[in-house]
Amino acid sequence: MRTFYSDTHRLHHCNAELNEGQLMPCFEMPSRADMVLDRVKHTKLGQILEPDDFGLAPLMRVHSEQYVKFLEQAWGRWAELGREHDMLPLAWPPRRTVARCPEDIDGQLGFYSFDAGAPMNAGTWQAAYHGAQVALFAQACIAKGDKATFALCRPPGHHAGIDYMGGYCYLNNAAIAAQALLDSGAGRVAVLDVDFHHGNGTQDIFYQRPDVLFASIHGDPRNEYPCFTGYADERGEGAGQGFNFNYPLPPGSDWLTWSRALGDAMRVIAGYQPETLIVSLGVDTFKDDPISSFKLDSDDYLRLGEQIALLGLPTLFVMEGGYAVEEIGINAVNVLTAFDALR
Ligand code: 6XA
Ligand code: ZN
Repeated sequence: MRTFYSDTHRLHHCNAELNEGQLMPCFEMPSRADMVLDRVKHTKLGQILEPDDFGLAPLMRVHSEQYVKFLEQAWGRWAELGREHDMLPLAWPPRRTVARCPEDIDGQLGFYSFDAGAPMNAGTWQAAYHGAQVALFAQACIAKGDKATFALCRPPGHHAGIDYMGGYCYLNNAAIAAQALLDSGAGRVAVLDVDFHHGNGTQDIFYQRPDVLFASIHGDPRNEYPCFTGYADERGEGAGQGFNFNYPLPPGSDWLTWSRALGDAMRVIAGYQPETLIVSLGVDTFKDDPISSFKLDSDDYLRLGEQIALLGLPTLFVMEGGYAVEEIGINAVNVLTAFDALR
């Protein structure tokens, strides 16, 4: 399959994130994408292409215009105040507050985020923008007949909601691609999120809609980030009722436990009969991931690729998390090579 990639991701490199009460170097770092790209080359997965530029409009089909404009202008406003360090929010609206958007940059950072887990530097907007273009180009190739494509996006996207960032995510690459598929004529798209963390942003974007089915397998929110979403009883709302599926699993879950949830998610997706499948491909389910608690082995990612191939659907893989940097390339590309071998 073909891989879509932009070197622009390198412009996003922040200094620190909060982890277990300490400011630590960011786990979400440029070398993650380098390792995956190296593995794509090493395994001769297929051609590697730079994305075309589809502009801002497809981003605003899933994110609010105010939010996208905020992201675009945020660093300039920060730098005008003489600030040179990474941007981080410091306040959020408390419960029972009808939040009004403040005017100053600190207030707006809180207004447009759900945690302090998405630091921004001078190049974050550009990196996120081109990451979304990577997903859009991979999507366009699926719409034109590619059986499968790999969007090597960085930064990741699945925590970004309609009008907020968080958890290393700014623009929801998978959701932007899903909406673009619908806009180019698809009637039904399924998103399977296999990242260790619940894809709360993707869930938020499509929660009230029946045209995108969302299924996510992840660490139980009672124990794991993002802490407040991902319960099995979140099934969608209104017209979207019955089109959202969450599979929260306990810490320590291995392939046996994990693949049972996968089997169920696959039956749900097959029953929905989508025209295209989007896989939010995080490999932070790996046993040595530094911030996660599942126990998948590198070989398990081969099984995952085979299982996904059995659905027989045009499939867009979108890179999400994975922080065991030494193994991230092997694990992510194992899914793709095993998928290709069966298709
Ligand atoms: C909290 C952990 C953020 C996890 C981001 C991630 N600082 N999401 O991998 O899929
Ligand atoms: Zn994750």
